[in-house]
Amino acid sequence: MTDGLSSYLEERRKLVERALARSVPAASVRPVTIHRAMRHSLLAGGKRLRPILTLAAAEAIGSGRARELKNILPAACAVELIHTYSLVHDDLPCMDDDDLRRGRPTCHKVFGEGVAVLAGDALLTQAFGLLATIKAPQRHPLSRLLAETAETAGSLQLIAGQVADIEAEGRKLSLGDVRFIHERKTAAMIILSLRLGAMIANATPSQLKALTDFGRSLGLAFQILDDILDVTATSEQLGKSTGKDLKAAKATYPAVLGLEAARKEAEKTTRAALRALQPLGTRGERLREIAEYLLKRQG
Ligand code: GRG
Repeated sequence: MTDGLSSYLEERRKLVERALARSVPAASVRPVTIHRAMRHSLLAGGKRLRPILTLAAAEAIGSGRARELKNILPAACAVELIHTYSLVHDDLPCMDDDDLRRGRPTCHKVFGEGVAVLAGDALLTQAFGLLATIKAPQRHPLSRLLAETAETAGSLQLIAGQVADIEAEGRKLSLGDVRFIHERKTAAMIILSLRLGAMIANATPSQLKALTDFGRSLGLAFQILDDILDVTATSEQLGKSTGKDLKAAKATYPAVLGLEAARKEAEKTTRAALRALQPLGTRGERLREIAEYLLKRQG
């Protein structure tokens, strides 16, 4: 990673961490259990990829000044809250049944299943509360941002992906089936992250299309890499359990294609993401760097 990208990611991550800490009630607010549970999962130091993409997309469109970023931050936090809710619920015994997430015991392990379900619900709900505070431009009104967010988190995208994933367990799938799941479970939230930042920054329709195409390929490449790392990385590197996909006969690229072909597919999909950025010209430079970095990630 270049020094420029490394300090950019670090600065943006800190900005996001501070905003996230303010985005949900303090741990001392009654009933303290729910707020402690929300903060346990939210402030556990994930990569913050989605909120950083929201900021980077806005910057690519031209909203890079501190005052402008302040108006983007609620959207950046909203996508992280939705993402964290999905992880909390995904880790529950009735879903993926995981003990470790972001290097910590999962929410239900610490607070019990009932509170973990409610912590996920509260994170999702608060995401919409944050979005409601945004000053949106005329071209992309707040109602549009809210509707897109609802659709992405709902039964057509994120939940669709999760349901298809559950139903696919143990069944023989085609590459098209796996892609269907990955596009909904992972790429949809990455597309939303980019689009919210770009829309608040008043992107033109062609800029928005470029970022949407970029997000679709980047999201797919990110999930293929996630599938590969589940086989090749350690749980210390990832901060979550590994090797589970294989055991649970999950729908993954390595399971359908084998590791080497899956790696090639991730490279090919990253190249498609980079091509999608071309209409943005030099403004797309930071996003290009992020996409190249993600392809090489080890954790
Ligand atoms: C429960 C509604 C519902 C949806 C669950 C997100 C999800 C769908 C399941 C989580 C498990 C999984 C492998 C999801 C695919 C998306 C993904 C790679 C999540 C992990 O994202 P990272 O690596 O995690 O960005 P951090 O912790 O860094 O934020």
